Amino acid sequence: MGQDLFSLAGQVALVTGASKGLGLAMAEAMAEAGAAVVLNGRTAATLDARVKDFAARGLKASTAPFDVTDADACRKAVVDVIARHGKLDILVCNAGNQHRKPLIEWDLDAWHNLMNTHLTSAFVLGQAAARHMIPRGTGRIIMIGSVMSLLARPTVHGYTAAKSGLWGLTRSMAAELGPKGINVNAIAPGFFVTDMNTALVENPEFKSWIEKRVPLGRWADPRELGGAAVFLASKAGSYVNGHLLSVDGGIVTSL
Ligand code: GCO
Repeated sequence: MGQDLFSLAGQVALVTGASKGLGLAMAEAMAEAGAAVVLNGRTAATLDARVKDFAARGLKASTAPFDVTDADACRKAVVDVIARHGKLDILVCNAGNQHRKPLIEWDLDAWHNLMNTHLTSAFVLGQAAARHMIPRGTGRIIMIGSVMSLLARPTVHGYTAAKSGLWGLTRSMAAELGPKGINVNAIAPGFFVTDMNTALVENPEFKSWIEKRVPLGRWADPRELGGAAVFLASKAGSYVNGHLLSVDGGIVTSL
């Protein structure tokens, strides 16, 4: 049993927002566990370069370039992955963006953009994946939430609302799809050193505030998220459903 528990050999996984940052790190970890990983992002050339890197390390990967805010493109991508690989076992809804402004400076376009990128895309892709997973009676769907699924801080209004919504969607999908053999869970990453957080990492005050605020005393490396994704996608996570797995150094459970 041992190693098999965390093996993803023979599994097909689609990861959105996988050209860099947390999405790329989770895709790498799942490929290392044996999965054939389909990398989504908006720029085909970037994804092609990632697939080359994966192949050079003996990892199985292919690309699915589309914009997650385009619902038709999302549905088509799921159909294409299934046509290419014969099935889809694991969906990781990770694509996201950020917008930081005092509340009164927010315009509605920015709000809709955050909602569409994080939340509506996960609904559309989750629904498309479920259409395929329900008749098979198996599947894993993983939503990437955030510390902001549970807590908040000023300026990140759209992000906090969307990430809280993703945790809600995780629960409703877990409740409905559990009886069909599909596990739906969320991961709540803490403060990771990624491109999206460059402005925060380069702000000495914010950077050291996080170092003091997080019980583990430091920011996280994207690779530290891989294990959680593998766990929720693998046999090891077979009875985990409707769960929000925090990978945040302890920030949400401490003051
Ligand atoms: C922010 C950051 C977030 C955090 C995340 C931690 O401005 O709050 O950009 O993306 O990294 O909320 O879970």
